[in-house]
Amino acid sequence: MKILSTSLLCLGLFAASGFAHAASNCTISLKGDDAMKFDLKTATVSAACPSITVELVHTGKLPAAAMGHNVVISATKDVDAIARDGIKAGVANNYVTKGDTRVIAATTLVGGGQKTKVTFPGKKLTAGGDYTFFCSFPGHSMLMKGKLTVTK
Ligand SMILES: [Cu+2]
Repeated sequence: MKILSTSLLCLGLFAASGFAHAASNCTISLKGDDAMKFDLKTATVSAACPSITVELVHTGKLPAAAMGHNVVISATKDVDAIARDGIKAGVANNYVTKGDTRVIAATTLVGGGQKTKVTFPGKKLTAGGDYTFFCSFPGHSMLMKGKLTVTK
């Protein structure tokens, strides 16, 4: 009985360390600035994450009306259409069309000195898929975008 409980404990520790390893790829941390740029061109997350967190810090000073930023995640092929429709949706909707099924996740829009975040389940992503993170503020997706690599 003692041997059994010891081996169960070992299994438990093994499972915990495996989870901790996966957890390291469950957050995307981005900074946006007044020069209309994200600090990262690429990010990597795991589709195995129970929950993926997307964090955005606006390190600039300009208000959201002039230089607002958000982070939208979608399949790369959908970026242009989501951005185009987002302009019509307007600032009241954070430049993202309500109920847009092409949008995998989107933060709210923030201005200089503010931050925002959103979480979504990793199972919304497929390992090896072609994904992009971008800002849907009008005109920003040309510069403010990067490749989101998804691992198993
Ligand atoms: Cu932006």
